[in-house]
Amino acid sequence: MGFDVPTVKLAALARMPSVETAIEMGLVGVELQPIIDLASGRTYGYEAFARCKLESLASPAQLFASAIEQGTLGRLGRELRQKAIHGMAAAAAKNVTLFLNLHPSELDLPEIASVADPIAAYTGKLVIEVPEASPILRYRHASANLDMLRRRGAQIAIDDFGAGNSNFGYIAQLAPDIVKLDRELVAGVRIHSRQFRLLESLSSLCRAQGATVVAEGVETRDELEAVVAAGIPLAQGYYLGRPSVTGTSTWTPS
Ligand code: G
Ligand code: MN
Repeated sequence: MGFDVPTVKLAALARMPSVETAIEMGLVGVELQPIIDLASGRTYGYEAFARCKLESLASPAQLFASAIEQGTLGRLGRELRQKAIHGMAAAAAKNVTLFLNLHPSELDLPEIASVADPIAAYTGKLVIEVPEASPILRYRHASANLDMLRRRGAQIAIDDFGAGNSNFGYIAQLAPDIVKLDRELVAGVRIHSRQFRLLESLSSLCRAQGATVVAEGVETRDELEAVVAAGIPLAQGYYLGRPSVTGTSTWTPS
């Protein structure tokens, strides 16, 4: 029969792209980006990014906005977690960590901490990334899901820290195992600049709070040098490896 997509479905997709239909058609998946341990050059973990092959849902922001609008956010998240775990099968066996993004609106869904969710059965090392911009972080009671995931052995990361309205209170409140410094802080940084000293201070602040730091969005050799000099142990970005189906690192330490 081959790749025989019913015309009716295609017409419906053209009008109002349904996230659920996109999932059923196999158009939703993930790409993995390596997170590098800068001291050894080894791949410490992979971050899974949502991807949709349907043009109108190609931007992850649009994909999530549509799922929220259509009431299928739980379904979308489950699909992405399943695909990420599947993509990690070989890596997890080698003790490499999976970094999973949660959308702010997903944090208080029952799916997240449900035993039926794919992550409940995941036996590899797992880091749950929570965007700094999540309003949920302001409410203690809403972190029950995160507590549950922690009890099952997952670590928590604050994602995109330093983008937009930074709130240092989150770090004390959430006690993240990992803080991911946003690309904005890294872009264009050079050793000995003011931006470098900011990176250095933020990194020691996070360390003092017991969190491991990841620099995001490293795109150049200069940025990488500054990140290393700032004492940041882990990094990711186009310079180290682009998101891809396999997540292979393209960088070798010199
Ligand atoms: O919000 P979060 O940090 O999870 O998302 C990061 C997004 O940035 C992903 O969509 C990813 O594809 C992209 N990305 C990853 N590395 C780089 C990089 O080095 N530069 C830029 N501009 N984007 C990146
Ligand atoms: Mn992330």
